[in-house]
Amino acid sequence: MKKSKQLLFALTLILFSFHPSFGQSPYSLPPLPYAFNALEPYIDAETMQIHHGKHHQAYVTNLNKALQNSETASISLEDLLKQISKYPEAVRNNAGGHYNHSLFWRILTPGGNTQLSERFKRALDQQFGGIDSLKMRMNEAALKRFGSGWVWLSIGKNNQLFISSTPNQDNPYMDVVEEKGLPILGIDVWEHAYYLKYQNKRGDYLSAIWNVINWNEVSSQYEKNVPKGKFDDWPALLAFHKVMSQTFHPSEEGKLEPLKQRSHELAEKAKALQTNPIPPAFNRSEIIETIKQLSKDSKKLDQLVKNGQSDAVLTKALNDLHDVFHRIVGLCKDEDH
Ligand code: MN3
Repeated sequence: MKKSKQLLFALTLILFSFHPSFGQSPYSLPPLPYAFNALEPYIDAETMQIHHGKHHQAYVTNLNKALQNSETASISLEDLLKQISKYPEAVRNNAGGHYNHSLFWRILTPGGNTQLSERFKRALDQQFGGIDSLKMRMNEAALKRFGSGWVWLSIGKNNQLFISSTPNQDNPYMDVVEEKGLPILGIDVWEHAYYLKYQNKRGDYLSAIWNVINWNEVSSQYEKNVPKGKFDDWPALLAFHKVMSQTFHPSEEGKLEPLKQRSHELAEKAKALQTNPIPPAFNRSEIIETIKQLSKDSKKLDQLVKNGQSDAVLTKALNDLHDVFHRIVGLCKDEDH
């Protein structure tokens, strides 16, 4: 009996050793997606080689070492960062270093590119006044960062973008930082990122690095992580639509009674649309302007009904209002492009 128990134990050990995670380090260095010299003249080959092969490799090695004998092996790096306050300093620094650099290599590309999605471009225009002003503000934050750290563009609350800066290898994913979010662009401002070529001139490095930013990747991270707007998220628009369709469709068959009874309600719903908060996905100037128009025209139509205008006049005004409504719907649908 005792022997068979021993045998079972040995067998379990052998089987366990075939498990993919057995004896393996959970984290590994991702290959650089381009050659070491591919970012020249902006970032030199030697810097890239040391930065990737030595610094990043060291974060990975030390992270695996720090997590040895802990039960964290199966947790994703993102989940680890979200509860980093529970771990020792060594895990914080090395997990951050691994995550930050993995992102950094991806958001750089030889020669750079500028392919922004419509939605991402609009978000940058609205929230920062365009891409050039975003770069300027990130550079300012990078110059102000004392010692080593990072500057980030992240998706935060209500899917709004924000710029922030963190010391050491911290990042906006960590539960220890003040401004939390999902980073989609990160600039490494440790001296090891630029010292060989730019010495202590961080400003020169910062002006150069924008030539090799992979905006296509940044933009696709935005697209992947910011949900497109849906009408379901906009109750005031749904409420207006309901009354509009219940008055407009009968009018197409010459029946104006529903409009005559509900023109006041229609004007009220349009006013509510104007005064209630607009979901972030739709909160842009063309839509706001068109809602103003809708509210004004609804009020006018209600006045026409009260003044006892002819059916022909009311039908025309209702048709016009219906067109304005569909302009809003069309503008909202641009979101799907
Ligand atoms: Mn670095």
